[in-house]
Amino acid sequence: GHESDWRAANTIDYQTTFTEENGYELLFVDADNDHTAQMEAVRNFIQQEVDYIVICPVQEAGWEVVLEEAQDAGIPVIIADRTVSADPALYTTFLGTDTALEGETAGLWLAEYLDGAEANILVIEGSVGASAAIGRTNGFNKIAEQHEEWTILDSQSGDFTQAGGQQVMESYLKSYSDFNVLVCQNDNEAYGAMDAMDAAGVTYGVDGDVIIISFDATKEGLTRTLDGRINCNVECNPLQAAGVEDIIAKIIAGEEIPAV
Ligand code: GYE
Repeated sequence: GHESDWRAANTIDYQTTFTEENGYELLFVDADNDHTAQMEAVRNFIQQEVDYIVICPVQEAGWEVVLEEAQDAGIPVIIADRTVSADPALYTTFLGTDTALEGETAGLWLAEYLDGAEANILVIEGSVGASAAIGRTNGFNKIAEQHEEWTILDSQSGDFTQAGGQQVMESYLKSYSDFNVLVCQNDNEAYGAMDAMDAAGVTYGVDGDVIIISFDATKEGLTRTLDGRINCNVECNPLQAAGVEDIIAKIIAGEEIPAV
């Protein structure tokens, strides 16, 4: 996809790792956040009899049939970045982000920062059905449940995009005036939400009224964190292609590969 700066960095990482000079031919499809288009792309790869398929799944669910097709064709599938809910026996391995842990990390940071103070929380989630959104939501909620003084007022998807973050925030600003925490499940959503708050005259960051938590800590996100506009940014590293390359080398060497 191309929904976020994180994704752009992730894509460039694949394109600069799996180069001809390094001995690869990379076929790359941008599924544009579309689960059906992504499955179609995988089927095309199977038809082309590629040697390996790497999927960064838009959605967590619905992968069983196409993974079976790849398996029947004898093509190893590496699930990268986001998880799938399918039986791990249907693919070679998963390599990527522990987003539930990231959500928990955000929650634990907030607990420490607030130190018992009340929190009225708005959440802008990532794409519906994406493991990165599900994990961050579950992880954060796990900590929120331990805090009676926290209320999650609303939780809606901004699709991991800046435009989505802005749109959800604009609608939140019409409905809520008493929130003091905003959780954005990636940096781009946070930028959009900040634009919406700027336009509405709502202040945020270390000197403002609203505590902002974001995820990714891309260069721009980290810059905004260091200058105090974002209070907490949970790192998620997009540089995963070397890990995928390592798995492929192990497959070639006939080594045992753990499922996760
Ligand atoms: O946080 C977000 C992206 O799957 C971990 O997807 C990834 C997430 C990342 O669009 O910015």
